[in-house]
Parts: sequence; structure tokens; C-alpha cells
Amino acid sequence: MGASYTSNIADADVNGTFMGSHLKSPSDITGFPYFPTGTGSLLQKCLTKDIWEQCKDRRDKFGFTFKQCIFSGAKWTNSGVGVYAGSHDSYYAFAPFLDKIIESYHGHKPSDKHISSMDYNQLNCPSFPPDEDKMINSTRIRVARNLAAYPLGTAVTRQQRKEIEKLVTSALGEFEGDLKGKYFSLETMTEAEKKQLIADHFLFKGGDKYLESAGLERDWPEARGIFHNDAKTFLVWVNEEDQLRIISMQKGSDILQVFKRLADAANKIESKAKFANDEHFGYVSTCPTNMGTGLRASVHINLPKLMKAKDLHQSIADKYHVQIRGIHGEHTETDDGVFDISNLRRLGRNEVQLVQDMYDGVKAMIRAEKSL
Ligand code: ADP
Ligand code: CIR
Repeated sequence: MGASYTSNIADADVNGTFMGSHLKSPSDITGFPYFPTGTGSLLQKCLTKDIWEQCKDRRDKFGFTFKQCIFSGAKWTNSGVGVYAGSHDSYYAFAPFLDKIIESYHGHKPSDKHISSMDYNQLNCPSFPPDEDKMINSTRIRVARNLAAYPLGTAVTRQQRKEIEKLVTSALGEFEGDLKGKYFSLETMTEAEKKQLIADHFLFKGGDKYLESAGLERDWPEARGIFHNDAKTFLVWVNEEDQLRIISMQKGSDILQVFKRLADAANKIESKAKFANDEHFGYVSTCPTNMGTGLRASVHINLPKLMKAKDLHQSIADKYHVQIRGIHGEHTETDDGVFDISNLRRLGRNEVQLVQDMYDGVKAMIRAEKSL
């Protein structure tokens, strides 16, 4: 059958690279999306014409459509992935497509099980010697979580988003000791406070075109905010890409301490809130890359020589399953040779193994930097 093509071609940017399109809403996708030459997104790799025909008119049990699921990547063909789910159920309703995305990204097959472990005693991460410690500015580990009783942020109503904010902040309000903190609403914080929190790497930025196209910035900034302790070593983002991003971070390279705090905080929150989770997928997240553990463990590290050797650092990243980002968040460039190195995989391996991926990858990068 000859699939019809939706024209989503827009003006090329000055380099001739295709960046955006005239697609305004998911219903503008009236046929198989057009992907210009050079599109490298997982959406483009996994969406065959057969899968399109099977899924194009499907919706999940909350009414979130397949076209909504692929809209971000159909519009922004420079996406890395380009796909967002509407609910836990989307992963089943759109299984012919999302199983393929999940297997391509995580290597996790439909019959595989996901088992969690935050047993930090199993982590093999000896302290970095002083010359290596000096290269590492800071360490951060976050996990993504969403409440079982609601659809994901892509599909919640305005009222549901407010309920989620209330539930999460009242649970966090009971924390004592090192985790005791306060909630700061994005609606009431001043522009200067917001800027400072973003500059210090504590707060999300907003205004992300990929998230916006997935419906995640509706009613912004209402019902969004950040909870943190005084030391800003334990933080929770509320109602950004996921309903909760639980974060542990601090200056320096003590990965074990950061992981212990994260495990403790995540367990405490889970004792008060039921998270969307199942045996096959682990914890459910909005972006398929975060399924399973939802865990991204990263260091900000200074590797000036290695980062100039593109083939070398990319081959180390591939071998150790780590990802290299700029230090101002995903899709950012970097300055001064400081990079964000983190685990790439999140599903089908437990939390300890993923923090280990990051540690081993960072050690390999440091060895290479020293040898150059
Ligand atoms: P995530 O999806 O993990 O939240 P982003 O790449 O969007 O990732 O980063 C969110 C924020 O966290 C950014 O401000 C980024 O600079 C900060 N961040 C990430 N890793 C670290 C780290 N190891 N040390 C300090 N800040 C970090
Ligand atoms: C993209 O496809 O490039 C963006 N939608 C982000 C993909 C990675 N997702 C993530 O980090 N949560």
C-alpha cells in the first residue's frame, strides 16, 4: 500500500540543516511523516510504514493519540529520540512501535524483566585519587518518577497537575533531618531567583521546544516547582518532563555519598506515593529513554584534551555505555572543556549497575585524558 506523506518541510537553517517544520498540532500529521535525508532520530529509525499503518489511529486509555506520541519528533526532525508517552498504558497501546524504540535504545526485549536494586553496598567505586578528583567539579544522580494514579504530564489535565503538585509537596513537607526542605513554586519565584537556580544547575529551564511539542509545557509555569533542602544536595523537580525528578547532588566526586542519599530519598518518597511501575518496564517515564530506573548519574568533568579528540571520546563512550552532554543540560554546548558524562542505559539493568557504568566510563575517560 502506498502511504501518503505529510509535508512537514520547513525552511532549512543557514547550514542547510532541517530543524523544524510547519506542523502545528498532532492532527496535522495526515500521513506517514516526512523525514528529510540526514534525520537520525530513533523515531525515524523505528517508524516503518507497517508500524505506522498499525498504530496511526490508536489511542491509549486516556485518549492520548499515537500522533501525539510521535509529534515532537515529526516536527523537530533533529530530535535524538522524538517520542513521548501519554501514560503507562501508552507503552502497551502503541506496543508495535514503542517496543521497538525501547529495544533499540536499551536493548530490552518485550519478554525481558526489569529488576531494581539500590543496594549501594554492591557499588565498586573507590574514591578518585586527588589528581582525578580535581578534574571532577560535581556529581549528580536523578531518578524520574510518575504517579500510578494519573496519566503522564503529556496527558494530565490542568486540575490533575495541581493535584499532583499538592500530593507531592505535602509528602515532601514531612521530611526531617538532612532531607528536610522547602518547596519553591515556579509561579511565585522571582525572575532573579529562577535564573540563579538555573545557573547553579539546580532547576530546569523551561522553554524546551521538544517538551513543548509533547504537551509538557501546557499552562506553564502553573503547578511546577522545586523542593530542596538547605544545602541543595537533595532536590525534587515537580511537574516538568516527569511528575517527579528526585535528585541528589553535590560538589566533588563522591559518587557513593550521592547515590546513598538518592536511594534513601527515593525510598522515603515511595513509602508515601505509589509510582507507575511494572515487572517488564520498571518505573514508567514520559520519554522512553528513562524507562526502568529513570536514573541518570553524571559528573561534570574537565577533559580538555580528550574532548578535542572526537573519535576517541566517542569510542570510549560507546564502549562504556555513557553519554556526553554539555553542562547546561541536554542539547547544550559546553564551555571550558567541562562535560557532563552519564550512563546511557536505564532499563534492564539495576540502579547499581548503571551508576557503575558511569563510574567505569569516567575512569576510562580520565585514563585517556592522562595519556594524551
Ligand atoms: P536531566 O535529564 O538529568 O535532568 P539535564 O541534562 O537537562 O538532565 O540537566 C539538568 C540540570 O542538571 C542542568 O542544569 C545540568 O547542568 C545539571 N546537572 C547535570 N549533571 C550535573 C552534575 N554532575 N553536576 C552539576 N549539575 C549537573
Ligand atoms: C530528543 O528527542 O532529542 C528529545 N526529545 C530528548 C530525548 C532524550 N530524552 C530525555 O533525555 N529524556
